[in-house]
Amino acid sequence: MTTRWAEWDHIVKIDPDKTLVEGETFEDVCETGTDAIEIGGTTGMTTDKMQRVIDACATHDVPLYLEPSAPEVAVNDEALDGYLIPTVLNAGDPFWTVGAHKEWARMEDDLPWDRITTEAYVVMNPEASVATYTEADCDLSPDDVAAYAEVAEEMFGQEIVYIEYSGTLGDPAVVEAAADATDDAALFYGGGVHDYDSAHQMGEHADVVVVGDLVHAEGVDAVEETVRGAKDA
Ligand code: 1GP
Repeated sequence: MTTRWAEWDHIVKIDPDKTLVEGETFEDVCETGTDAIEIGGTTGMTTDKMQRVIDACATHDVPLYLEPSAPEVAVNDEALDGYLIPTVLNAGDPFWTVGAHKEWARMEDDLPWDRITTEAYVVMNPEASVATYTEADCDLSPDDVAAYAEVAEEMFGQEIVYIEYSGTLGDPAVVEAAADATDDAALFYGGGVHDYDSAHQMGEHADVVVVGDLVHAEGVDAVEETVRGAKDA
């Protein structure tokens, strides 16, 4: 089993439904110094859009992971290093905790289990579309989040715990609580990271800082700053 994320500090998450900044290429994104590219988004996903990003990144020397939001868009491609599959622990609708996963297993006869890892998500920004979709209960204290993180690691054997504030910079106390509650699991943080300082702040607690919207909104120079921030933390 691959556990390359144990050595990562930074991920760029590319939303196949969004464009890059004018004049920038996927090669530029792959050369920001990030440790991995994760391809996935919440809305407007299609296999064609996924495939286009896979093809554009595949020739560059950076690990490439697909994070499908639904089984229908889980493209099967040898260029991928693997699949990171969200399971949302605080979803109101169990479809997002285990239901979509069951559907995937039902639809596919031969899933590549050695290339599949789940990410135990705790969704924290009630304004984010992922919170709406999953009907997440975001009204959680640092203690609640720490307990979710502990349960994820100790009871469900999760290798990755993902504190998700998509669209807004989160509460460092929440990330710190999750970090204190986990030993071996890699703690991912994503949401609103936009410069050196925000990446550094979250990277002090999280093992891996995930940067999403910034690559589409500001571009690779801004992403490079966050790589430095996460790596210096
Ligand atoms: C989204 O956690 C990632 O799944 C990153 O969030 O788009 O706010 O950077 P942002």
